[in-house]
Amino acid sequence: MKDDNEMFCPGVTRRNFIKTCVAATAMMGLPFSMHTKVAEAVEKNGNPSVIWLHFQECTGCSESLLRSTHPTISSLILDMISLDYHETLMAGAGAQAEKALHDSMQANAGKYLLVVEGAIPTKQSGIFCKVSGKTALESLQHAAEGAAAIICIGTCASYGGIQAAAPNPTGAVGVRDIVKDKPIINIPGCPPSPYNFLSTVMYYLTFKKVPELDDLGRPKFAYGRKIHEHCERRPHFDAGRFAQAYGHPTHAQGYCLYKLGCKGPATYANCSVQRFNDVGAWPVSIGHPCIGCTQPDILFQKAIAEKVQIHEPTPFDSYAPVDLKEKGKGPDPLTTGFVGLAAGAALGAGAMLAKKLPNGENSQGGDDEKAE
Ligand code: FSX
Ligand code: SF4
Ligand code: F3S
Repeated sequence: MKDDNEMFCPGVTRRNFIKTCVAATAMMGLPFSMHTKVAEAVEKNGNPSVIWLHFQECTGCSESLLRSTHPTISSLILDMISLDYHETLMAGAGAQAEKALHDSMQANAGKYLLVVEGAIPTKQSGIFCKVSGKTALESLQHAAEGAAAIICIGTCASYGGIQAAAPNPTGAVGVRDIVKDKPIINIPGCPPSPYNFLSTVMYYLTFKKVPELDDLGRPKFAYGRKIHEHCERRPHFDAGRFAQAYGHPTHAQGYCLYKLGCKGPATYANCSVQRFNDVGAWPVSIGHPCIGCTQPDILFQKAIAEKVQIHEPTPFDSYAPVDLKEKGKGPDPLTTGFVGLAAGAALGAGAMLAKKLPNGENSQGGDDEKAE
């Protein structure tokens, strides 16, 4: 039996490794008991060869992964994979680095994981981004040929990101617009949650296949729900209490940020549940509206202050389901009370359907927004 304090890898005790496997298993939506299978798979199938290419981006994706406040994530990722080529982490440079890339692609043809960070410019044959004399377009096409699968880390590699913002002078696109014959997993976010990358790699090592993806190529286990559904400010949204301005008492009191432009109602991600940096923080918790950084139709397409349309109002998810009666279960008076609350919330939210709330108005006619 291994000691809890025994090191799994440099900087990570076995106890921390198992804890991370438990967290990743929960994130993947698997039963608790599966964490042992995940841990075994990581130990047994670990060290797949990984080639990591950088194109048009800010390197925030690598930074957020590797400079996390808690060492477990970065240590685990670096221990779980054999990182054969990564331009910002390699000690080697020039011909030496190019040789490492070439050797790894040959030795692991058909088996390596290709991780792409950054968008790919396509205008003027892609001359806007060149490494080692080759355009990003050429490097991607070449590296993709021998890859078993491609993971796009960040919104830039997934959909073009900030480079693709109008007028998109370089014709920047995401990997999926160029590579059509390989499994591609998008992990958007600017930067994305390191946990989503870690869990995706763990899933791949455990099940030897890509996880179920949504129509934007994102793992459903991480991007299957809107952040609005689990936001701690959601009761304020349901009650029609909105922060009016940054620094205003309604902002300080933790009211909903919808009227400041929060894109939570239209953004699919797990930030409100998984959070960041092991301190329980995420943009909305520290007072900044979500800017929809996982959504190609929102990030850098809509202004931060612009309000999103609310299409599918859902009641706060701790309310009882409203269809109990339809199923013939005959709710008791207590449940009926909850159902009434849920219906009220749904009605209140429904009142906002098909219209964007104007600034300075309370959606439900209450005085809360004015009350300080
Ligand atoms: Fe893009 Fe990643 Fe945003 Fe930056 O490299 S997703 S600009 S955080 O860093 O690609
Ligand atoms: Fe939270 Fe934003 Fe939704 Fe308000 S609009 S409840 S701040 S996610
Ligand atoms: Fe991005 Fe919104 Fe999460 S801005 S980090 S999707 S809260």
